[in-house]
Amino acid sequence: MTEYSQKLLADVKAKNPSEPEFHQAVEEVLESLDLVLQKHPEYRSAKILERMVEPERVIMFRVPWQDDQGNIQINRGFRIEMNSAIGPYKGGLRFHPSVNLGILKFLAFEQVFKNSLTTLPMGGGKGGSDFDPKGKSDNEVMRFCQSFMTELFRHIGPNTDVPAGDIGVGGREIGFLFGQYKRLKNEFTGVLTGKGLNWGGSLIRPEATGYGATYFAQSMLQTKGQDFAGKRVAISGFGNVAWGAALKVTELGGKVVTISGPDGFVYDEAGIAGEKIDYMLKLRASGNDRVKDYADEFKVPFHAGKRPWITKVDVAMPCATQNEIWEEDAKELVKNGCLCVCEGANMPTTMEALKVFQEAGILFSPGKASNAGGVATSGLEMSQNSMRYNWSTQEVDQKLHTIMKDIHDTCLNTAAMYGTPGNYVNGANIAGFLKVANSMLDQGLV
Ligand code: NDP
Ligand code: 2IT
Repeated sequence: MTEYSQKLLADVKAKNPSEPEFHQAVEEVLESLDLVLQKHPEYRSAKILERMVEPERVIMFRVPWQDDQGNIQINRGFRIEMNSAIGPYKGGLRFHPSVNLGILKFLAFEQVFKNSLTTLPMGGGKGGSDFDPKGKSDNEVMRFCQSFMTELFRHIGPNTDVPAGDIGVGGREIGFLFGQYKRLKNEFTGVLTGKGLNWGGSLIRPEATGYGATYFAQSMLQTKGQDFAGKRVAISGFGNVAWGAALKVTELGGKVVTISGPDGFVYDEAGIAGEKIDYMLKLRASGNDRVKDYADEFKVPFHAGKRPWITKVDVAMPCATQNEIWEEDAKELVKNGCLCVCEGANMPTTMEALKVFQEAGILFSPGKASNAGGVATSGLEMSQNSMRYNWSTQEVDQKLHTIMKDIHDTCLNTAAMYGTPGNYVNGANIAGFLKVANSMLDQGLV
């Protein structure tokens, strides 16, 4: 890293203590951007990076709600409005007990680059709460969502900030949040994405992140003259992204042999396909946070407390959460002949693990490129809402596929242009940065 970037990173750490995930996300981007800043001093003199690491606005609020026993519960709610240079703030809401300011700032920061890569006009944001949906009744989730939106509604809008789902926020939660927004504003607008099909949602949005990641991996494999046919694939997580990836990998002829949860991972040599993929939806909806139920249901091995990366596979798709591939996992994957790692989750690979993949020269895509299909399809949902019109499954899937192919090619071409061919991390960071940075320059000191 150049001296300039080192100082910037040190300042970010000093100014934002106790936010290790945010530091990590900034460091990864700075490493790539050194290549750009050397060629373009105008970004330095306009302090574009110094501005980009500072959110435009952070909203933090109390979320009081009552549980089924009548006890009062207090959670913390957040919305990070990171960057609006290229469009309204856009990004998901995460409900998980681990949620804090630093995690949401890392996610919002990543979102700025990701949304820029989608080619659609969306700025970056992220939000959520430390609310734990595990074991909560539908009524409790509804009361929580209504209370959360009772504060959030005044900060968002279809042309201002458009939230969506993330970990712990799926169709049910988006429904409760949308209902409360509509009641408070007396407006039916596309203020959230991931809506139900009957009330403004887009076909393919539930599948989009996993489908998009698989299309991206397919493009990466094609650069080596390969495809998914006959490939063994390890997926982690068992939520929305893991489910979509399992569907598309199977459709393209690959064999998904693992899924995982906080309790361990399932190994299914026969392949997770058909009704077994449908079963993932049941697992997720059960709210139990357990993947072992799959092993019991289909009588396959379960590895308690282990991550799936010890399995011999051709392709790894981490789809659970941040920092779930560690250095030793990366070494194991490489040793076992894995040729492609495609991130479905946000920042699932630690910096140390990333170095292992890069030194081994295997195909590696950062989440901000390969999981962009989710937010891209959210962008398509916004377009449909604005037109008051719905595209068919084929139309949305086709657009998603084209967008993922474009993101892939942009990353590859940009990486080559900046002298690091095949480095998708550099390609994604640089291409994502340039569009936002140039827009900021155009718009003056904001
Ligand atoms: P879901 O809530 O549907 O699923 C999350 C999955 O990850 C669950 O299996 C969850 O188990 C598991 N998980 C969460 N924390 C841990 C942990 N500490 N250890 C092991 N497993 C864990 O979320 P999504 O599928 O929507 O999100 C998964 C990832 O994809 C996240 O990184 C998210 O930011 C990212 N992403 C999501 C997009 C979307 O459109 N939904 C778009 C782009 C990226 P549990 O929660 O039960 O602990
Ligand atoms: O991380 C992400 O890109 C998401 N959770 C999806 C965001 C969105 O607005 O659809």
